[in-house]
Parts: sequence; C-alpha cells; structure tokens
Amino acid sequence: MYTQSMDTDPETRNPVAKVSAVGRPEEQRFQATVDAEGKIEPRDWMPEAYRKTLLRQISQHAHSEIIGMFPEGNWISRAPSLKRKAILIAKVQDEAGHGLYLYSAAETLGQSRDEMMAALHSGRAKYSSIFNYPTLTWADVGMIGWLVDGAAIMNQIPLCRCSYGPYARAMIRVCKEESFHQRQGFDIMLSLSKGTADQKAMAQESLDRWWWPVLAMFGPPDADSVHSGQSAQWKIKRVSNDELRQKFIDATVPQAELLGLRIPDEKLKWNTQTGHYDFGPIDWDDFWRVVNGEGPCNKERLAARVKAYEEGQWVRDAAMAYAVKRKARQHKEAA
Ligand code: FAQ
Repeated sequence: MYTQSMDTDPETRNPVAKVSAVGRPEEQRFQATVDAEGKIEPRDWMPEAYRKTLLRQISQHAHSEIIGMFPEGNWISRAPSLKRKAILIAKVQDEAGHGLYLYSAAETLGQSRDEMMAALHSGRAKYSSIFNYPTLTWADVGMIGWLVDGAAIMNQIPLCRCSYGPYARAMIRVCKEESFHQRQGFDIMLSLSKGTADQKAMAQESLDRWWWPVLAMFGPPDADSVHSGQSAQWKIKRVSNDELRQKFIDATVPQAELLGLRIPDEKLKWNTQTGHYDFGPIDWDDFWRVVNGEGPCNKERLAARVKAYEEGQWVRDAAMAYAVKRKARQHKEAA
C-alpha cells in the first residue's frame, strides 16, 4: 500500500539545514564514511553527540513500541471475532518484538536496558505522542493500524538507510511487519465502512478524532525541529518531518476516498501546481501539551507500564537464576 522505495535525493528533497563538517582526523574520517553511505558500527569511533542523538532517538522509538501495545491491547478481549482477536494478538506481540530489537540496538551505544527502562518509568524519557490518546471503539483499533502504522512506516522506511548499522538493520524487519499491520488496519476500516450505517458512523467518528494527532506524530514543523539539521548531516534522518507528513497525507487521502470516509479538514485540497494536497493548520500547542505529559492518557499509560514491569520482576529473577545455574553447570561439565 505504501511504496518501499528509498530513493530520495537529499540535495533536492531534504530541506533540513546542513551543518558543515569540522574537526579532528577521526571526526573527518567518520563524516567521510557517512557521506560515502558507509555504515557506522558499534566499535567504530563516533562523535559523542552522534552517540547521544542515536541513543535518544532509538530509546524513544523503543519506548513508543512498548507503550504502543496498550491502546490496542485494551481491545484483545473485546475483538469482534476469533479471527480479529488472533490477528490483534499477533500484532501486539510484533510491537513487543520491535521494542526488543530497538532496545538491543540502543544497548550497543553503551546504555543498559535497565537504565532506559528507569528513564521511561520515571517520566524522563519521551515516547510517541500518539499513544496518549484513548481507544474508545473497535474502529480505533482499525485506525491505529491504518493511520498510526501507516505514519510509522512512512517515517521508518528512510531509517532503513540510517548511517548507524544496528538501527538501520532493525528497521528493515520492523518495516516489513508494519506493512502487515497497516494492511490489517485498513482491512478493519474497509469492513466497517462497507458495513451497517452504525459501523460506518463509528469509522468516521474515529477518523475525526485520530486524523490530527496522527499528523503531529511526524514531529514539529521543520522550522522548529531542533535536531533535524545535525541528524541530516549524520544521515540519521533522511527526510524531514514536514516532507514525511506531506507524503503521508498524499498517500492517505485516496485511501480515505476509497473507504468513503471524510477527512476532517476543511482546507484539504489538491494543489495542481505543487502536485500535493494543501492542508489546514495543526494545533501544535495541543501536541506539546501531550508531549509534556498532559495528554488524555499519559498518566494511565505510564502507570500501566510501571505496573507491568513490577509484576514481571519474578520472571526476570527466574530467568537470571536459571542463567546462573546453567553457567555453573557448563563450568562443572567443562572442568
Ligand atoms: N512524540 O527536533 P525534533 C510506532 C520530540 S513507532 C513525542 O524534530 P527528532 C509503531 C523529539 O523527541 C512511533 N515527542 O526531533 C507502532 C524532540 O524532543 P527531545 C515512534 C516528539 O528526533 C504503531 C522534540 O520533539 N517512531 O508508531 C514527537 O529529530 C502502532 C523536537 O523534535 C519513532 O520514534 C512525537 N510524535 O525527530 C507501535 C521513529 N515528535 O528528544 C504500536 C524514530 C518529536 O529533544 C502500535 N524517531 N518529538 O526531548 C524519529 O524519526 C524522530 O525522533 C522524530 C522526531 C521524527 C519522531
């Protein structure tokens, strides 16, 4: 449904500011590798700020996957059929897997998973704004697959070419799985929009609530995006927040038309001159309120996460005890 194409020309398509390369020989070698489309691996020399930027982004991304299990997880016991329930369980498990690949990738940058978890649980670490909105109806589960996974793929396909090897490789598998998630969401929306009048109304009501928060998922406008310039120079970020948002809108409007749903934006209009859709203003004050902890479900999500972690302590203890026992047995056998 979305192109898997990764051929964007940064010179012409990426408006984010370029930062000039300076510094010591190792820094120049590092930037030359990045400029030549080489990969930086965990044991390679890297600027401390590059390491920190990746750690910030990858850990935020991992936290988003893990917190992102809650809004859909709420509906596993209420899915409308056995088939939908089985699909939803598989999807939510996939999100847990994505979190695990990403925590592993982040650990290669020198921070332990326990430290990352502590940052999440104390509220110091960010995760995607979108998971602070409630899933009030079954249509919201379809909407998360169709729009949230759709936006996630749009953002993550360029990350498959990120300069940091472990992150880029993790993204390839994640994107394949997200494509399935997006299709299952669209399939739910198709069933609802071709169903009874009540089901179609439920689908429309859900789109009305999710459309604007999904557009904000791509991050602040380029002019306010503090990290974009440096991340573009390091080829962590290949396509800017605004460009990705526009690509997403252009791809999604025809899908909404096919579903017979109305996008809640009076200003949405095809612009023949630009070859893109024009759209209305995004409420960035609302976005920052949500990012800063005041969204409809921030407190609930964090509390659920901390509870799950505390209740899972016995599993981690048992796994550690087993690992110690197994190692001792191996030593004894080798002796
Ligand atoms: N929510 O300067 P920029 C998914 C923060 S995965 C919260 O533009 P950057 C799968 C940003 O962190 C969804 N905070 O930052 C799934 C920074 O704050 P900081 C997650 C946001 O990093 C589907 C500040 O604003 N995907 O959905 C958001 O260059 C279904 C300034 O922003 C990723 O994490 C936001 N939406 O660009 C799971 C992808 N946007 O750190 C379950 C990887 C911005 O200085 C169910 N990440 N901020 O305190 C990225 O591509 C980038 O980090 C961006 C932000 C594009 C998100």
